[in-house]
Amino acid sequence: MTLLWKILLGIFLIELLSQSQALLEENIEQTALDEGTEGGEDVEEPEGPETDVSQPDHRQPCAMWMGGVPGTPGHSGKPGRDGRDGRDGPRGEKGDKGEAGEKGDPGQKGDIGPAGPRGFPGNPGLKGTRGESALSYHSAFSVGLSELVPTTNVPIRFNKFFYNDQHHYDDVSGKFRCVLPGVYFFTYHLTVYTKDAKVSLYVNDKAIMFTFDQYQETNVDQASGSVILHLEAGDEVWLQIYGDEAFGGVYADNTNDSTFSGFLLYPEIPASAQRR
Ligand SMILES: *[C@@H]1O[C@H](CO)[C@@H](O)[C@H](O)[C@H]1NC(C)=O
Ligand SMILES: [Ca+2]
Repeated sequence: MTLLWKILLGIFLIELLSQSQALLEENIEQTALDEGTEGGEDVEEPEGPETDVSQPDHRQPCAMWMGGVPGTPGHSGKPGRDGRDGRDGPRGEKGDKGEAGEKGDPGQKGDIGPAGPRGFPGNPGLKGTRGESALSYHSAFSVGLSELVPTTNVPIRFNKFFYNDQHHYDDVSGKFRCVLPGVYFFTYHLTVYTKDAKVSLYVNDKAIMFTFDQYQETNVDQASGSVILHLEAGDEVWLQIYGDEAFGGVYADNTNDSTFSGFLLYPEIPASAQRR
């Protein structure tokens, strides 16, 4: 029962609501219409000014009444004076390029310009060949005995070479031969064994210096000497036993040397070479 009542009441309410809705919509429409009439009042555009209706010319018909036969044309008048010069016209267009002219004569030579900046350094050159002059002022030798060479009345022929690059010591003759004039230093250190040793230093077949060692039994003795000499080119220097075989105690073996050395101290450089 209660449910049926509720449904009926609901239907009634919906009906009432839809009616009020329709009323409201009608009201709104009316309001919109009123407003539209107020804002959209059309004003008629006034038409432009009226076009002029041409007035008839009253003089023309009068002139037409007086017109006679046209007269003969008059003589031609004198020509008028020349008129004034007209104004310059506008600038014309650029003309076509003309042909090249003949080549002119060469101009005079100009002055010498200022010196340019210094250039970069060049690459280093190749190493030169060994100079001859440097080689020619070398003279040295150092020789010894590789084994005992018994010699009397002849130069001691040293046969062990420590240095003899210039070959100024001749191992065949046993003599030093001077090639470069100058001041030389000579020295010798001799081992003495089995007998006394008497040694002379010769310059050009003349004994100029003597060294004597008395041999002691069962000992190994030494004899030595040195000298500075001025030599000319071609001079010869050597060591030689002075006396007979009894004084030939110069000795050498693997572990006991007898040596002879010499070298150029001060070369006499020729004036022609000095000027170089
Ligand atoms: C040479 O010297 C060595 C020592 O270095 C010695 O033993 C030898 O006996 C020497 N030679 C002679 C012949 O005495
Ligand atoms: Ca001695």
